[in-house]
Amino acid sequence: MPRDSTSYVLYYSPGAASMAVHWMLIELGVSFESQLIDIDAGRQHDPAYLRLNPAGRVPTLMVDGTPRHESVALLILLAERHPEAALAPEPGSVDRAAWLEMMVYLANTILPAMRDWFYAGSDGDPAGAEAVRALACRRLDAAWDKLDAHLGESHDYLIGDKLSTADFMAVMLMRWTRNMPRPALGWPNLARYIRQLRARPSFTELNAREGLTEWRNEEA
Ligand SMILES: N[C@@H](CCC(=O)N[C@@H](CS)C(=O)NCC(=O)O)C(=O)O
Repeated sequence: MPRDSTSYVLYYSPGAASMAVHWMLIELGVSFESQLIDIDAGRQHDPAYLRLNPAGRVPTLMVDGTPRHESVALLILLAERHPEAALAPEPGSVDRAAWLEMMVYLANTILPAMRDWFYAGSDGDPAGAEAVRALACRRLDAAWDKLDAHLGESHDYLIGDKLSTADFMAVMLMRWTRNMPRPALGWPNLARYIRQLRARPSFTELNAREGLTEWRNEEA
């Protein structure tokens, strides 16, 4: 039986790391509340929000009244709580190891490089920000090379030729490259993959709910 999904409240900022979780909640078709935390306006530092997320970051997902954090962990948790949606390979299945490997790669290789690219000047010494950003770019280019080769010309999804949590995370991260020196759309297999994932009605709904107009198939 599906769980009582009204126990979810997503704290999000448009286009931020909350986007993958928001997308998955929509794709799952569960009901949930959403609360805007505008990070451009600094709302992540409001005392009320810091009580839910002391790091002052989005996303936070309230699950049965408890604040939970970390986008990749939240995707895994949602897959576990909604097995009927089959958005993660079952434990012991052929694709499980590849899925775990991909989720960890997205979380501990691509996401930190993205953080360095966007926050080098505020997380670290602004005087060294340019070098940090250059390294982040090199790391991200290598990651896109890897994922482009992984998809090849014939795979539409990252794992097991079916939609999984890895795709919500990967497409969100690829979206963040749109104004970078080498946007992910410049890799041929990534471009095909992105266009195919962006065509999902849930992605259109996600953009509408977050008020986002950039980086949609209609404008490509
Ligand atoms: N590892 C965290 C990263 C969260 C994160 O860095 N979120 C950014 C937005 S993409 C944020 O909240 N930035 C606001 C700030 O750092 O002040 C996750 O995956 O949830």
